[in-house]
Amino acid sequence: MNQKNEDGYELWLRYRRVDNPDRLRQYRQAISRATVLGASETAEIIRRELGRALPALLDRAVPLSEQRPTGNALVVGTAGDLKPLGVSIPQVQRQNLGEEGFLIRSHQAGGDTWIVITGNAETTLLTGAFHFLRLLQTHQNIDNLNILSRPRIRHRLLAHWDNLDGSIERGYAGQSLWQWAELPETIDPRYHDYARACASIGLNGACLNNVNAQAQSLTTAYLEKVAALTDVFRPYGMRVYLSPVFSAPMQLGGLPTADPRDPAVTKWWQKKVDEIYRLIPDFGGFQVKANSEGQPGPQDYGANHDDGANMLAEALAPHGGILLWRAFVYDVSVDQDRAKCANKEFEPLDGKFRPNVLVQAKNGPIDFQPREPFHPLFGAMPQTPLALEVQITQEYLGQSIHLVYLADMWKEVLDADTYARGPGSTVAKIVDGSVFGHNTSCIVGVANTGSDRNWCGHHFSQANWYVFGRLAWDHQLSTETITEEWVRLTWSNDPLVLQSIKPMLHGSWPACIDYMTPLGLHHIMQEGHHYGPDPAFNSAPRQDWNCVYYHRADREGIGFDRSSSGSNAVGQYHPPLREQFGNLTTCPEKYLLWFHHVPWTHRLQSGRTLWEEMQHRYDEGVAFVEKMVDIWQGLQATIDSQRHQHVSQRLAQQLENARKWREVCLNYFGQFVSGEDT
Ligand code: GCV
Repeated sequence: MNQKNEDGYELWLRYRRVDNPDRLRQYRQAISRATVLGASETAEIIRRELGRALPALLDRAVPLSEQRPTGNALVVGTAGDLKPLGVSIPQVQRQNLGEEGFLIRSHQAGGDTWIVITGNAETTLLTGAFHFLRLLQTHQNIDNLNILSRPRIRHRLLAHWDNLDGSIERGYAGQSLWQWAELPETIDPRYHDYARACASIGLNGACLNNVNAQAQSLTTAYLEKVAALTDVFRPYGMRVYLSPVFSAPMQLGGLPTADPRDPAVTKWWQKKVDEIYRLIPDFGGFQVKANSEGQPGPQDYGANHDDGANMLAEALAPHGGILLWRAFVYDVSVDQDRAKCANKEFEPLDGKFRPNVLVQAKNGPIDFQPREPFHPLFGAMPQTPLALEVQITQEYLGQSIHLVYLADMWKEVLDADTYARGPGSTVAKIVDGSVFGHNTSCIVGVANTGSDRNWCGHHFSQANWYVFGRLAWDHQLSTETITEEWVRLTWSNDPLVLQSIKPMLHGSWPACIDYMTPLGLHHIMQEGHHYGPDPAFNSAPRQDWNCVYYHRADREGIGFDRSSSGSNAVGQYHPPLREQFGNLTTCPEKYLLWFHHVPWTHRLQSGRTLWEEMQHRYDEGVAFVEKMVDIWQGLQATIDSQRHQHVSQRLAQQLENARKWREVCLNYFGQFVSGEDT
């Protein structure tokens, strides 16, 4: 069967005719027409979406109106708007929906059945409409619907590391989507498509510029451009955030200092923030990288993170804005083990931050490696809401060349038990505020979007954007559920496609770990671009930018001793984890070389010595990529040739790269291993 070529622009919103005859019949019967109540821009967007999706999915006309429908129909409206139509949503259910929840419910209207989508605000109706369309796209039963869904995390953001010149730090899918030179006059239609895609998976914010920020982004001229983008995003329920540079009062305001304790500096920020809110009344807030990797910050003036964060938070507070203060710091004078620095700097500040500050930590204590144990800051600052930052763009995981599905990585982190308040204090529950009773919460994903026609460079990288949104909305969803959705939406409902692609996705992350950094190895990528392997690298200006700093291979063994006899990074975890991680025999093998310097002859659970196990893992990783190439080949007749070829080419490159990783790493590490060790 020759499928029509696709370029991937439509993402998971392809709306192809339902090719399951029973379902098609059911859907046609249930939706003879659709009514969207309300006159807002959002209502208009919902009308457009349904007008585009329903006729395509049902392969026949579906009249749309703003009137009470006759016959079986889809009816979309807020609880208030539905009342005159005789649909009443009980008060308790309305309360349950909260600000952002939606309800999709079958309703008897005389002899007709309506499928009602409702919520307390119009943007929630849009989320609900997308959810309903997903049911149709994935061929679900729509009889007797009663779905109430609300997000567990309040702020669900994409962070764009986009520079004002259009380049993207760690971007692998072309240039920035934001056309700064043309804004605010020209509105690229793609802005709408971006916001629509985000809304369809429940995201509600975007930080537009790089955390390695430029002061220029806060000038009036740029704020006007930001305001124009915000006007596009608003009806989709997306708020806009910015990353300010801490030294802006000097660069833009001509002040001699950016010391947060200086009244002139405080005043400058207040005026700037007031200006922002005049232009963008629903501005979300700031995301700040300070005193990290050369960025200016309060410590330049002998002040600390709380002084800097609180000053900005106070300016934002009267307007309802939040302040995300990043904890990605690793000053070598704080500790010789980079993994320990953030906790050492931030734990003592717990309780000192203003209520609208969230301290933002990456999923692991180093830097978005293929696998890291969870960041020990989660669970170490009970009085401070902590935001979780994950990286959707695959800086260290093969960028947009390797097919690596990150769902299970993020789920591993979200489900990790910190034991901060006894068992069950998972990272997810710390982030959503439930463990320590915070009423604000945030998750941030560093975006992988760019100007490439397929948005993410690799067709399969779209899955990572998708799964980030879905988990941000509900971290309790299983990755299997989300994977199944994405495959059905993006590729096909064909059982062969499902059976083939699902195992590729779920096997791809473990395989990447195996062919890059098995058993807890980390940061042995090439300097700067972080793409290929370079375990021998030892000439960086800082020790902790060298690969040898992380793997510490020598004649005795390999790995970073972070046990109590080493750097004691394990001491930053709550019991029983510190004991479990700290003991070579109880440490999970997936973190072995993260926490221990292990003799080459050490026997693992498999019965193999460490060195044998390493060779085995590298082989397994490569073998899985070979398998993906074969599986994909088997789908040639089922997938359109444009997307099939694109993915085939990348898989071939991935295989070549995986073999290279194995060759370079085993050759390099092998020189430390003597004959007796093997
Ligand atoms: C935006 C890593 C990346 C940097 C990034 C930094 C951060 O070090 O390599 O490109 O800078 O993380 O998260 O601030």
